[in-house]
Parts: sequence; C-alpha cells; structure tokens
Amino acid sequence: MRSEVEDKTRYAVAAAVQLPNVSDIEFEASLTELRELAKTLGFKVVHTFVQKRTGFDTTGYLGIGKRQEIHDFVNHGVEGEGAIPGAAAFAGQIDAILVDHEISPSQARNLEKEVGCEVMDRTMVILEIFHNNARSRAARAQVEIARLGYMAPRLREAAKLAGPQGRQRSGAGGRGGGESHTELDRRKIRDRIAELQQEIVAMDVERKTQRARRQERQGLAGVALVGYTNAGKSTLMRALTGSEVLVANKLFATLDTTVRTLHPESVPRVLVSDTVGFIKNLPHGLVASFKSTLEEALDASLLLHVIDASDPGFERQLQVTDDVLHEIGADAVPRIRVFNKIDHVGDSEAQAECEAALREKYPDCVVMSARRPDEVARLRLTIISFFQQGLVEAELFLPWSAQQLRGELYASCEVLEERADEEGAFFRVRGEPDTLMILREQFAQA
Ligand SMILES: Nc1nc2c(ncn2[C@@H]2O[C@H](COP(=O)(O)OP(=O)(O)O)[C@@H](O)[C@H]2O)c(=O)[nH]1
Ligand SMILES: [Mg+2]
Repeated sequence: MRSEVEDKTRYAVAAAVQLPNVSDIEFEASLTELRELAKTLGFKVVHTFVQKRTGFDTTGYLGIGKRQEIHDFVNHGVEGEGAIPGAAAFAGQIDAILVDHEISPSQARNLEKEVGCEVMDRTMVILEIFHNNARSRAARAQVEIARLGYMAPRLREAAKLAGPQGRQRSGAGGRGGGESHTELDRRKIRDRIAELQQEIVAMDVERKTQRARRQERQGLAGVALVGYTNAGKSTLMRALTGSEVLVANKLFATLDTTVRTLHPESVPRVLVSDTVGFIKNLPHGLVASFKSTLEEALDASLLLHVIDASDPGFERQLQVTDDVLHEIGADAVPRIRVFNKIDHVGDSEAQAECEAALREKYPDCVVMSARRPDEVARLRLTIISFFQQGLVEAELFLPWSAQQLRGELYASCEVLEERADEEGAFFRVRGEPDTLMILREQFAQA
C-alpha cells in the first residue's frame, strides 16, 4: 500500500450515527472496517464519536451537540463532559474527520466549517483507496469515473457557496453568468465519463490478450491474497515475505510495492501480492471500480482467499467473495481457502471445534493464525508445493565460456547436483518444463 511509504502520520477522528434499524454488532463492525480503511490510507484514528439518532441531521449529519463536542476535541483536545485521556496531545493535530456514511455535499460543507478540519465520508475514503490501488489502465479509468460521479454534485455545492451571486442564482433557479461556469464543469465531467467508458470497452479486449501473453511468457509463480478488509491479508503478506523484501524488478507490470517475494526464497521464486480488500458496505457506485481493481488478481497463478474465521459473518463474506471472483472470471485460477485468526475464536476447545467444522465443510482449506510463526511457515510450504507440482528433473550442460548464465540457472531452478569437467559444468536440476526449455536454448547458443 502506498500508505506504508508515507512517513508523516496523519491523525483522524471517526464519527458515526447509529440508526434505529442497525444492530450494535453491525454498527461496530462497520466502524471497525472504517478504521481499517483509514489505516490503509495512512491515518491513525485517535478517537471515535458515536451518536444514536432516528435519522441523519440534515444540516451536519450529527446533532449540533455532537458537532460541538468534536469541534472541542479537534481544536482544544477536550470532550464535552470530561476530558479524554491524552486528548490534549492531539489538539490542532487532527487532519480529518471520517464519517461512516455517505453524506450530502452540503452536510459535508457544514460539518467541515463547524468542526474545523477536513471531512471525508465513507465513499471518499474508499475512493482514495481504490485510487491508490488501481494500477492497470482499465482499473484507473473505472476509479476515475467513480470519482467524477462523486465530485460532480460537490462541485456544484462549492460553486453555490462560492459567493453571494451564486447563492442568489441557486435560489431563483435562473441562468446567471456564473452558472454557465458550473454548467460547463458539469458538461465537461459528463463528456469525460463518456470518453472513459469508451476507453474501457476498448481496453477490455486488449487487456485479455495481454494477460494471456504475459502469463505464457513468464510462467510466473504469483500468489494473490484476496478477501475482506480486516481478514489479515496484509499481516499474512508481511509474515510470508518479511516486510523488507521488496521485489526490485517489477515482474507484475500492474503492481508495485504490493508485490514481494516469498521469504526465505524458494524454487521457483514465488511472488506474493496483496489486493484491494472486499468491503462490507461498499457504496453501490463503487462496485464497478472495485471489480476492475480486483481483476489484477487474475494475473496470479494461485489465489489465497483469506477469511476471518473469528468474524460471526464470515460465511456470508466467503460467499460474496466467491461470487465476485466468479463474476470477474477468476474461476480458472486455482484457489486455496485460508481461515485465519483461529487464535481469536474463543478458548482452545472452541478453536479445535471450529477447526474441525471448517475442515469437514471445506476439505482442502488451511486453518491458521497469522500470529503463529509455525503455522505461517506451514502455509509457506503449502504455497511452494503448489508451484512445485508440475516440476520435472533434467540435466543441463553449461560450457565454461557461458558461466554468466549460472546465476539464472540457480534463480529459476532447484539445483540437485553439479559436476564439472574441463569443458564446463553439468547440472541435474528440477524446474518448470517451460523454464527448462528456455534455459536449454540459451545454453545451447552460449
Ligand atoms: N488475533 C488475530 N489477529 C489478526 C490475525 N491476522 C491479522 N490480525 C489482525 O487483524 C487486523 C487486520 O489485519 P490486516 O492484515 O490489516 O487485514 P487486511 O485488511 O486483510 O489486510 C489487524 O489488527 C491484525 O493485527 C490473526 O491471525 N489473529
Ligand atoms: Mg490490508
């Protein structure tokens, strides 16, 4: 994630209204997810404000008292009734207030003015994450469409509030000189969206052929982690790769800092990539850009579907993930289900029970905790053996004149034996048939 390379911590507070038809569990789950999403963007959420209401306040989403409370916290580091421990340290340091719903442009404007810091609603937070994660041209275009759709009414709001002239016009509904400006912006946005949609159609065809070609050429051992936000994908990624091991040469053309090699290194060398996580309450307008961004997982040879076994709603999440993977055409990619966070499922008896039930229902699954090094090591071996399935043994000869190819041989195959005579070196190796064929050709020409 881009956030990992940003050095300055950005502080934020979260805020949410709990409506009467939303259970405490649902409400908390959504807030937990918002905080995880915020973390992905590099925010540290230092406090959460909640309020039960029968509806959102039309002026500023939260009630006026709660808005005042947040204002005090953000500006003076205190909360209405009593001080929050350590709150003073954050006075004047809060960069944003994150709201756990999509709110109207005017609600956002009012809240921003009253609280005195930037307001990001749930949709905007998610859009930012998609924006940071989209690599392919198609994914970027989809995200831009969603952003433009989100921005359009907010531009109007900004124009309306820009000056007395604007306010007058919006009241009268007439056509003033300034309105044509807004009209122009609106038309530009419409045109741009249409243009992007055309591009996407064209790219779709091109992308499919490119993907096929890329896989053929490189025969990459790539693993992609997919699943809901908070399932433990990034934690597993770090545990499997060692956080520092970045892939220098970007073999996955579409990904950068989210691709790392399995560590310790294996034969064949395995690349692991993190993907943009599924989100529980994904705003409808963002579904297309989410799928497009996720499609990059199709470049992998193996999908690790990570599931939080300690989440009461995990069965449904599993189903949704399966459905979406099916929709984007990922059924052809082999998949291993990884039930994570087993340590978080009650006591050891409950854990054993849960594990047995999972194994019964999903015979080839992995049940584990990313917090237990031995279980991470076992997962690593499971991944490696998947990629070693199709390996064959072969003998290769490398003349002394071409020893520069030795490194390549060791990088792409497992060397079982090496013998030398006066002409060169014999190797007995195990590797992928395609790789061996390419090496043999190179050695013959050397
Ligand atoms: N108890 C427990 N917590 C975990 C485990 N794996 C991850 N977590 C925690 O779950 C939260 C979300 O993990 P993260 O890797 O960011 O999830 P992601 O959104 O799927 O990338 C973090 O607070 C992790 O520390 C696990 O196996 N057990
Ligand atoms: Mg993550």
